[in-house]
Amino acid sequence: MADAGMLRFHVPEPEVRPGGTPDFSDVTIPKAGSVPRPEIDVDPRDIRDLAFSIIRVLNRGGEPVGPWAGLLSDDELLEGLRHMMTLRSFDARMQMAQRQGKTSFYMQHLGEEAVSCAFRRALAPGDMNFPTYRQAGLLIADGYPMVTMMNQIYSNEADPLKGRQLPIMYSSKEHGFFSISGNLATQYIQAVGWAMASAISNDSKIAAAWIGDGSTAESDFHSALVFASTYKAPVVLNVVNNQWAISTFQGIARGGSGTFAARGLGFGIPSLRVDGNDYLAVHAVAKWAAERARKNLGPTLVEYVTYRVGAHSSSDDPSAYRPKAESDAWPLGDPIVRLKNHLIQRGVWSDERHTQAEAEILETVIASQREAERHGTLHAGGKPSTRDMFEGVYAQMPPHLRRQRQQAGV
Ligand SMILES: Cc1ncc(C[n+]2csc(CCOP(=O)(O)OP(=O)(O)O)c2C)c(N)n1
Ligand SMILES: [Mg+2]
Repeated sequence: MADAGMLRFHVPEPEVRPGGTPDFSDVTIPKAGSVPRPEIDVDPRDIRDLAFSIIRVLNRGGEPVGPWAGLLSDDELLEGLRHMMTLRSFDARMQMAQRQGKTSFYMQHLGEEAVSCAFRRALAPGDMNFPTYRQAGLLIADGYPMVTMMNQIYSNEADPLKGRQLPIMYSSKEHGFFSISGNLATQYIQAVGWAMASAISNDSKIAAAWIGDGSTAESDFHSALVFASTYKAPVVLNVVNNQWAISTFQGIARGGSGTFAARGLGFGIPSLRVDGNDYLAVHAVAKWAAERARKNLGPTLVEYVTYRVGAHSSSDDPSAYRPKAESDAWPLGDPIVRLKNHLIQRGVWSDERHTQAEAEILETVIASQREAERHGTLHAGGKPSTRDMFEGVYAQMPPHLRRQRQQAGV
């Protein structure tokens, strides 16, 4: 028998490190409009290629092309642009508020605004998202008040969650936004379970599960796919591949030469990849997947190919692990600039109107911030009462909590 030599342990490495030249040559970008749009009851075996390609609508000139184009009106697109601009402006102000010590923690969406903002438009009232911390656009695009979000971030006296959740871990049943859990990938099993319950009770509501590239390595992701595929749960399984999981590049969770979307193929789940920085493409694919769920055709796995331009959180410094200019080299551009250019090309927007809208939005965000700050910030003003700490969790307060409350004298 031939000597096979010594075994070597393989650890995937990113293409470049700080100081190197950004390189995205391994990200193959098909032409906009080139990926077909199958019928929603397609056999997943017939669309295997869609798990390895990227569905795109907006071409380099800002024109919508191909079979996934043409779903949204001028007004809907203008509103979508406003949602994304609002999220970006909100993020910038709250990031600053964190630096000023008004909150302990913040997480931005810079570069990923299209994913959550456009997805929200594909859902119906009563549907339920199980989001991570990177989908506040679901709330903004659904008209959830920014003041309430800020109250939560400041953990002040008007915080609807009474200081019990980490800043930015919102919750709103009315807006189809399940309480964010910091334990990543739990969103997947919970969303699939919720979707199964919806089907068991012959309801009409569907669920949306959310996960990042890195968190797909958790076993909850795979367990959820087993149940979703076996019981054809009415759920959209979203994977936001923003290339990074804090300082870990996406190749660690993905491994080999596959894609995150391709994970769904082994389960017989129709799986697609979409340009996450193309508002029109995200919406079109989300709508396709939501329709499948609603028509009892089962789950769809969607990988959004995007890039996390900002730091992971206010506690992170990306210059320690990736080249500073890497975001400039990202080949799919900026979602706001791309939709803006499309709307200008459509004849319903201009640079002047954009600049004016930016100023108006900032003013609204600042007004909301002033209102929230009247209710207090992390170190100043009103706080939730100590008594709140003991309430709202159990229908009937257990004896040990009652004792602790008495000891606290509240
Ligand atoms: C179960 C679990 N493990 C580890 C962490 C710590 N953690 C918080 S964010 C994060 C990275 C997640 O990256 P990704 O899933 O790609 O999402 P992104 O932040 O890029 O949106 C990790 C490891 C956690 N919150 N939960
Ligand atoms: Mg990530």
